[in-house]
Amino acid sequence: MAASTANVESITALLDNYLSKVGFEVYPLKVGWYNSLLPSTLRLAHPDDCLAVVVLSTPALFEQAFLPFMEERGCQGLSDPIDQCVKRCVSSAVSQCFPGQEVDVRYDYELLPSRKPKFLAQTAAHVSGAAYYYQQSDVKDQPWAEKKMFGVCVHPRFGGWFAIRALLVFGGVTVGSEWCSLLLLTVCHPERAGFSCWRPSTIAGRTGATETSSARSRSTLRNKKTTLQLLLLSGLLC
Ligand code: B12
Repeated sequence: MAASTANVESITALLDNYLSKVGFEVYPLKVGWYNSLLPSTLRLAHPDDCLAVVVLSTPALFEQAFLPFMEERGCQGLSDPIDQCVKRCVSSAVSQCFPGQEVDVRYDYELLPSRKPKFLAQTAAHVSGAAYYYQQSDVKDQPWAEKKMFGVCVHPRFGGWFAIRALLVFGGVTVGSEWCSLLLLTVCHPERAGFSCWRPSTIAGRTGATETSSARSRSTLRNKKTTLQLLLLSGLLC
């Protein structure tokens, strides 16, 4: 199915409507944006113009999904309860919203036979505009010398208090280029797109679900730099 901008919005809105009630946020991206940053061993085997959606959990997940899940499921024989809870929410959203549709669902904790992650959550979150992925190369003064530093995604509203849970790839949905340009411009050159500060979800012209996310994300992260320094420091201590 070739999708127009409206289709992308309606797919995102359907998912957002379902998942936002249980503590998730959803952000669309094009597979090509993700693949273009990665070596072939880590790329998704889907065409570049395929629609994908990254799913984040927010602090609200705990009360809206996790406690009811635990009450219903109980602790007996349950390993990785948060992962199981996320899996149940996401898989039921997909089957209810897109019955019979081809959707490749990948969770952050899943590995390929090569032992590489099934998707790089931070790169996906960054290219979708959900969060900003600060990497080692973003820091000019690197006091840790040769030591390897892991990067961190910072969410404009939740800072570090969120997780990147899943990537859904809509194999049958291809996205036109008109939808991409504004999003890319916003992520790469926020000032040219009219944003004085980087605010991923305030992308103009996106309605429905993304408007909901937009409202949620309106408060910008004032102490972004301090948070980054703290998170990098905690990486040093690990
Ligand atoms: C393996 C893994 C670990 C390993 C190794 C860490 C690592 N980063 O490699 C271990 C077990 C140590 C670990 C620990 C933790 N982890 Co961890 N981990 C992962 C996991 C499963 C895969 C990460 C991975 O292998 N990356 C591979 C490397 C090579 O990727 P990369 O460094 O990003 O490099 C790529 C990019 O640079 C990209 N690229 C190139 N150019 C460009 C340009 C741009 C603009 C962009 C965007 C990308 C890009 O190409 C590179 C690959 O070729 C992810 C979940 C997932 N599925 O992604 C969570 C994840 C990274 N972990 C997470 C967390 C929270 C943690 C812990 C804090 C958990 C804890 N409570 O202790 C600790 C922190 C450790 C630390 N010191 O930072 C979160 C981070 C969330 C965030 N806000 O960023 C993730 C995303 C899980 C999640 N569900 O949210 N983790």
